[in-house]
Amino acid sequence: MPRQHRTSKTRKDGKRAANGTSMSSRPRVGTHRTPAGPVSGSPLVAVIMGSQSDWDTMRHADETLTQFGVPHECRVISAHRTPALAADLGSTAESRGLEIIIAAAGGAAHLAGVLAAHTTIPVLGVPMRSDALNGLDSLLSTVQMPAGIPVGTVAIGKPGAINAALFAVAILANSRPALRKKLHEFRQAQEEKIRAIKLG
Ligand code: RP5
Repeated sequence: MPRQHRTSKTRKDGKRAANGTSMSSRPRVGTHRTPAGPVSGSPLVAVIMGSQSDWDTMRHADETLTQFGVPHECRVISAHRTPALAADLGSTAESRGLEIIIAAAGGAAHLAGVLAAHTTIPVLGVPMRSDALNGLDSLLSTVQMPAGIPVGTVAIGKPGAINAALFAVAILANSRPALRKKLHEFRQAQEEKIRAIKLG
């Protein structure tokens, strides 16, 4: 079954990235470069988005997971344009070793709910900002799941993309002390940055 993968090295316009990779070349699943080197291993987190147009927002989730050294994959899968692929991703997530799915979609955004219907691993929904309703449609479609199939929904757009990744890191950190330490260091650095601000 063909897969659509993207990493921070691939570009929406299909032109070659600075490192020479082209969008048509298929990145290896779960292998991402960090300033400290490659992060490899089977993906623990799947970052799924309904359209290539979501990538400009969701690359922030990709970058955040890379920053924490979390093996992950990024794919375009649509609940309505590629429904079989969505069902396949959800129903094989657990057996593939995935522990969290981050699902981003805009408009009638049912991707997170559809993926959650096919798996019991945690699904975090990221509502995309939309042209027509500025993301309110995406937010309500993602957050208003009927009881029984949960989707943890974060903020609209870039803040949601970053927080979904941080939430995934926090979940993984429950059983990974090294990741917990990184999360504490991240919070500490964030706090110090704010404390150092001098106005005027
Ligand atoms: C959703 O429809 C996608 O998640 C995207 O946010 C929105 C618009 O998709 P495109 O028409 O840009 O492909 O399925």
